[in-house]
Amino acid sequence: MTTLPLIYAPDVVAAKDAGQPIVALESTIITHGMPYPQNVETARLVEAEVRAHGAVPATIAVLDGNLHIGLTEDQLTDLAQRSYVAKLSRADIAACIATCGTGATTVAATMIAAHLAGISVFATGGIGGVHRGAELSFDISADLHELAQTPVTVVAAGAKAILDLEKTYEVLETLGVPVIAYGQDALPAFWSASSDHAAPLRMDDSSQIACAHMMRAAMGLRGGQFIANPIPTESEIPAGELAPHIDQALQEADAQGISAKQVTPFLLGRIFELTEGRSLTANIALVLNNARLAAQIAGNLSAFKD
Ligand code: PSU
Ligand code: MN
Repeated sequence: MTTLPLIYAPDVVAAKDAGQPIVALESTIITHGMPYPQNVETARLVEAEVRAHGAVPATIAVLDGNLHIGLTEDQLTDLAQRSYVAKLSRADIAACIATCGTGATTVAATMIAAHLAGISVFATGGIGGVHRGAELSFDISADLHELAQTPVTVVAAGAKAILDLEKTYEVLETLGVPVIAYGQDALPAFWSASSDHAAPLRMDDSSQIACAHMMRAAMGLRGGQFIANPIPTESEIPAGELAPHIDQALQEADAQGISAKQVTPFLLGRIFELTEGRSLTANIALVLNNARLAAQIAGNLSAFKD
């Protein structure tokens, strides 16, 4: 086997043929970001939210060596229940396919797959970024470099608040990635609607975001856009309330020597326990909110292309 085994879900093929808007969704949030059964329930709700706003969802994953663009109900349920699934980024997605493995795609790998499939808009919870203490650990998510090179507009609720937000946004600036806050001046901080960081760019209208995506393409600029969409305030956990839990989870990760790909899943899991589930409720609300905005942007993009 030397050709890429790309498998489209039937409704994604139909949407592509008809030029309908499509929104890519990642699978690492399902396998490594949320516990079962809330993970599969959320994945279904997110797909429904995309549909309710006029676009077709395409959840992306590698299953038994095939790169799937859109999963069936059974595939989604099976993936969500598995106890061990690889977490795939740019470095390992091709190796997983070549060895007939199964893996969930992170933001970086989902962007790569979405672009291959001709999908321009992708919704998730929060992107990876520069971890606190990165000056020693060098732990910087491959998501940032992917945003710099793959032309997909990614809608997220900011970088996850477990990260060093200041350094994350510095790196994005260096890499030439547009960071656009939706509807407010401050950058959101994942579980919290706001942060102390001013957003470099602000847009209040999804069609401007779609237009900016097209302008980058027209100018031959590489890379995507990062849309920082704040969690609805009724669902947020204020940053001050969350800070001690984040600090405790970080200390535990350090004490237990958690490193590399395990860091983010460990921290999300501990914060879920320390907030007695509130972080998960907020995470679900913010992903749904991102799915809505992404569907609108995808709709605007399709309308421009008509
Ligand atoms: N958004 C969420 N939960 C998650 C993620 C995003 O709400 O678990 C995942 C994404 O797949 C992202 C990854 O790419 O976390 C970041 O992992 P790392 O820090 O190891 O690059
Ligand atoms: Mn990392």
